Amino acid sequence: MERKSSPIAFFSVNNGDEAVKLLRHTYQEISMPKIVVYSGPHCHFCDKAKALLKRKNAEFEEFNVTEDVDKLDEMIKRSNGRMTIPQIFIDDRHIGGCDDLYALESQGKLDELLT
Ligand SMILES: N[C@@H](CCC(=O)N[C@@H](CS)C(=O)NCC(=O)O)C(=O)O
Repeated sequence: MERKSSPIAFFSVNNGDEAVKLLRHTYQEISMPKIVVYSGPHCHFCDKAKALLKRKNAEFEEFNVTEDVDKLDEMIKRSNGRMTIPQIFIDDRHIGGCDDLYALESQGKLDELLT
C-alpha cells in the first residue's frame, strides 16, 4: 500500500517530551493514507465529499479539474472513464464519487481506509 513519503527531518530537542511529540507527529504523517480529490468549483457533491473527509480529520490533496486539463485527463484515466466530479482516491484505490464515499461510510468501511 502506497503511503505518503516524508522527508527526513533533522532537529534538536530540549527534552524527552518534545522528542516524543515530534516522533509521534512524524509517525502520523508517514502512516497517513494519500488521498486525492479531483474536484471543481460550485460542486455540491465535491463539497459534501470533502466535508466528510474533513470530519474524519483526513488530509487530502485537491485538484480543480475545471482549470487543469492535464489533471482532468489524469482523473478520467484513473477512474476508468468517469467524468463526474468529485473522483476520490485513497492510496491509489479508486473510491469513486461522493455517493461512493458515503456508501463506504455507512457500511463502516471508510475508517479502515483512512487509518
Ligand atoms: N453520483 C455522483 C454525482 C456527481 C455529479 O453529478 N457531479 C456533478 C458536479 S456537482 C458533475 O460532475 N456533473 C457533470 C456531469 O454530470 O457530467 C457523486 O456522488 O459523486
